Amino acid sequence: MPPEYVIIHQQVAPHVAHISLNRPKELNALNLQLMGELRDALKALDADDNVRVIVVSGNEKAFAAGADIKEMANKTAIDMFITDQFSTWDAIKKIRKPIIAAVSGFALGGGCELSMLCDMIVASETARFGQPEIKIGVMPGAGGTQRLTRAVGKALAMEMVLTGRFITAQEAMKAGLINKVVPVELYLQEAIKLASEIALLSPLAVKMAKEAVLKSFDTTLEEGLHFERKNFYLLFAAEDQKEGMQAFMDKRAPVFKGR
Ligand code: CO8
Repeated sequence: MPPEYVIIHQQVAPHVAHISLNRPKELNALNLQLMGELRDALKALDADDNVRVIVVSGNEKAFAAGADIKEMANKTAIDMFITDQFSTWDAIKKIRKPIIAAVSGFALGGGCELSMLCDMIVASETARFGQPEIKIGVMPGAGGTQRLTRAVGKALAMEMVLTGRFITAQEAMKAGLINKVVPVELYLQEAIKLASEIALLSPLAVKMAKEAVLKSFDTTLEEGLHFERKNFYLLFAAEDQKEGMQAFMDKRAPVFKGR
């Protein structure tokens, strides 16, 4: 059965796939079904040799307005424990190909957290990022207190998490949360352009570099440097390393195969 709440667009550019969240009436509120479908789509694209980079977007009005409040409202702590919804998030964290979030409109609560679970964020001028969970009597649960703090620092993260204030795309850009801000009519195009740039590079080097950057969040500098060095050495086992360096010396464009 095709997914109901995500649309998968294959090859929107060479080696680039695009997944759009598709629950527009609910501002792409992230219910369990949507998150499961997103995980399955990402896993399938991660396993597809024709795909090197994945763009995830919502629509112009909303990337995602958070977890589905109506679905959660009557749950007990035990329901939440049994449902184990964060195993889906853990699976998305394990995707090895770069994921670029193309964000327009609301990226709130779980929506902001989902954009931060991606590797880069391209935003439209209308994007608004926020962790408003505090206003409904809870707090972020999918990385909002951790990834946001690492991205923007304690002062702004504390303010956003404790007051629920939304920040604009410009403010998010200044704070280091996102990579680019562009006019709304260009945000998806710009995310695909960034993805295309990465898709031209060695997919092996890209995956190992992503892995090493993410490692820096989980480890000491010493261990991180050790991890980086191992991946760096490992890439010398790849044809792509020979091709990349030979092409430089031949003054031609490299052709990378991911081998
Ligand atoms: N959950 C369920 N439905 C939603 C959500 C949501 N998060 N956000 C919007 N909707 C629905 C509305 O109920 C409404 O539906 P209906 O027409 O049936 O009443 C429809 O979408 C349109 O929304 P509005 O009429 O409210 O649109 P406005 O433009 O007036 O307002 C806002 C837009 C400001 C975004 C407003 O909808 C809002 O405040 N939404 C809730 C934002 C929020 O609090 N998000 C955090 C949720 S909690 C969370 O994310 C916890 C994350 C931890 C785990 C993550 C797991 C996935």
